[in-house]
Amino acid sequence: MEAFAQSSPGERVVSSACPLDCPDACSLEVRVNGDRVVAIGGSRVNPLTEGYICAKVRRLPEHVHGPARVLYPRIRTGRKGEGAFRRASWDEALGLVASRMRALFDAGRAESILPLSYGGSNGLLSQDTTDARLFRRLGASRLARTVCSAPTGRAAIGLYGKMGGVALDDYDAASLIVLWGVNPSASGIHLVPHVQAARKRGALLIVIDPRRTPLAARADLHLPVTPGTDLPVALALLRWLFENGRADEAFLAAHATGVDELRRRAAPWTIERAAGVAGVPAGDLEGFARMYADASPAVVRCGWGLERNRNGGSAAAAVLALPAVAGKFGVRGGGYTLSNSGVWGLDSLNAAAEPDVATREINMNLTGEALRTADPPIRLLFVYNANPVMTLPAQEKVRAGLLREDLFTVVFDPILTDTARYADVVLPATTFLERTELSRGYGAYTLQRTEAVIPPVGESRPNHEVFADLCRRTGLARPGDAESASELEAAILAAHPSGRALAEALDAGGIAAPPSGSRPVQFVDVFPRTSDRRIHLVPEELDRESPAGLYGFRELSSGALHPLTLISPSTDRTISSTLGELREGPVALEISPSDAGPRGIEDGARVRVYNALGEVLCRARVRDAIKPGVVFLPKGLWSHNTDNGVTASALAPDTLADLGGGACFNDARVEVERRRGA
Ligand SMILES: Nc1nc2c(c(=O)[nH]1)N[C@H]1C(S)=C(S)[C@@H](COP(=O)(O)OP(=O)(O)OC[C@H]3O[C@@H](n4cnc5c(=O)[nH]c(N)nc54)[C@H](O)[C@@H]3O)O[C@H]1N2
Ligand SMILES: Nc1nc2c(c(=O)[nH]1)N[C@H]1C(S)=C(S)[C@@H](COP(=O)(O)OP(=O)(O)OC[C@H]3O[C@@H](n4cnc5c(=O)[nH]c(N)nc54)[C@H](O)[C@@H]3O)O[C@H]1N2
Ligand SMILES: [Mo]
Repeated sequence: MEAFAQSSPGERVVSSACPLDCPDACSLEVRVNGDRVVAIGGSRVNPLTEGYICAKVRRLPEHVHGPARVLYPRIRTGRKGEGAFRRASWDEALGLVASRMRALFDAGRAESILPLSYGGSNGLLSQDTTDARLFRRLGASRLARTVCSAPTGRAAIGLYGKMGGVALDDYDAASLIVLWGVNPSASGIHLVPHVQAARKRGALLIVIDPRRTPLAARADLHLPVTPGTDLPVALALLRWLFENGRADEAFLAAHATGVDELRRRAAPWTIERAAGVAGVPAGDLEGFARMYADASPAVVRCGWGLERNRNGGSAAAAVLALPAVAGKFGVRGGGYTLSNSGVWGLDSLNAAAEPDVATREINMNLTGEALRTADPPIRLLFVYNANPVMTLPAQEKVRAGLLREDLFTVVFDPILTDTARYADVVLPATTFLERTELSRGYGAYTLQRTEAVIPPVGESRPNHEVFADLCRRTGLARPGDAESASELEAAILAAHPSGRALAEALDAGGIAAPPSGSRPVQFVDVFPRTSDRRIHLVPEELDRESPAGLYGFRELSSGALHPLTLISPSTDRTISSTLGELREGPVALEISPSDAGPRGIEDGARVRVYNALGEVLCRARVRDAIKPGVVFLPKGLWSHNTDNGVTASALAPDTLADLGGGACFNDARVEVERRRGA
């Protein structure tokens, strides 16, 4: 905001909001000169933003106007994956894509079309609108969007029906804050001042993370658990609460089902046994139990780091059961937060307007495998809001699939990503600064409507326009289809029970809160959205789905060949892979001195990180902030960030988590060796 005090002649300041994949949904002030974005800062429209934003999004002008921007449609000229293209008109490019789609449709083989999208734009107008209409009318294969938050999401639905969580602004009121598998210093920075405010007032802080994150370094207790062992840790806490008379039996009797079954399933997990499995001191774990039982208001910020392994869904369920068993609800600053997106019920326009069709479903975590073996084969892959070569597990399989000569790949993105290099047709998308958007936070309780602050850069077009155009070109458009941004917004709001009130708030100030308010107290203002409004501690559907039964711990493999666990959490440099074109230079593998020493690896050494799936060539950064036995490469790297163009996703297995078909990025086993010549 400082920078905006003096703006030069010809410049104007316009408001916007960030729809990128982050809980905070910042409100923005954008400084514009002519058709160019000059600078971006935070505003106070969304109170959580408090006038500041992350260092990444401050670089958005370089992203919007940078050399990696796709300015016009392109058609491949060279070999697959080479990244050689010629310029094409929209008419030619869309004509080609539509004719391929129509041919498969006419031949009754539309299931060989696979749309692949994820969170690149979390904007409500840019996913599940005209895109869903096109692919449903075609009868394309459906994508299970599982790469993130599938296990935690299943747990949250099963136990609480996705009840709204403690507002991030309300963490000030807590006297104990537990950060579980979450690193807000990178992945949602606006929680940090609220944690600090609570601490100033004397609140305790507990962090459960294999890395000593910035907040872990300042915590009263840091439990550096082995990745994938949060389930036994949480079960031991539950057992301790039950065994020591610290369970809130009255609350449970009134509000929960499955209490006895949960007690039974937690029973084998003594503090000592769980501490042994997780590799933390038993005394610390017992200290955690006591601190949690004694404190009120106590809040658990459950993140996504704990879900990305074979036990991730059950782990999240056990963590979410803690505030119920310990009776932490009913006070401001008490309870839990996971994702707050579920409270809106706004997600999918076409769930109302365009019925889903029962075509085959492909789990996006198995994209590489599906490109190789799906029957009928995938012939047309349409990638948008996603960068699968860099963000999906089993990267080498994904790459091999994309090299198939009989696959026609479309990549629709503002930026020439690593994935776009494999495309047959590249289509230029607008960024959110070049279109109308409706952005909903999954941490902040806000819905914000924003208008374009500059015209589309180059020939780029918004998602909803391109998919509507493809609907017409394939002959699948129907009279009355909502197509423009305002028609789509109206349809989304009309499908919502409080749509009128939301629309009025958006008209008045560009921002709306959900009907339950933006600072709900759990079990005062919001209640479980399960069928009977109770907490289901052992929901049957999750029990059936989980291979070892809900809360059943699956042992972690520790092979002699690949003894280290590789994790790849988010960092403050990119948002998933977005903005990665701006992250220059090589990125290092973090390794602890006790793992580096015996391998002859010193700080800065060139290393090879490998397993049966592939290898990453990079430098080492030796740090004691990481638990021995665990190594760390950032999520969202691009090929230019390592010596061989391969990233952590190549070493991540395409095995699935216990719930939701989730990804297992942090269930990777690797070995690291020093490269000769370094
Ligand atoms: N190794 C490893 N990999 C991971 C993870 C991990 O822990 N470890 N975590 C995973 C997680 S949590 C997630 S959420 C996924 C994210 O995976 P993705 O969704 O694939 O990645 P993003 O970088 O969020 O977005 C991809 C693209 O969307 C584009 N985009 C942005 N706005 C628009 C738009 O309006 N229109 C169009 N057409 N495109 C747009 C961006 O330019 C970007 O290239 O990555 C996963 N990948
Ligand atoms: N700057 C930035 N912000 C982002 C994103 C980004 O990429 N960059 N991504 C956005 C997205 S898509 C998401 S899903 C969220 C994710 O945000 P977070 O919930 O913070 O998730 P991660 O960054 O995957 O991991 C968080 C922490 O979990 C730890 N961890 C890894 N494995 C385990 C485990 O088994 N148990 C426990 N207890 N901890 C573990 C990691 O060391 C890490 O410090 O952030 C969003 N915000
Ligand atoms: Mo994510």
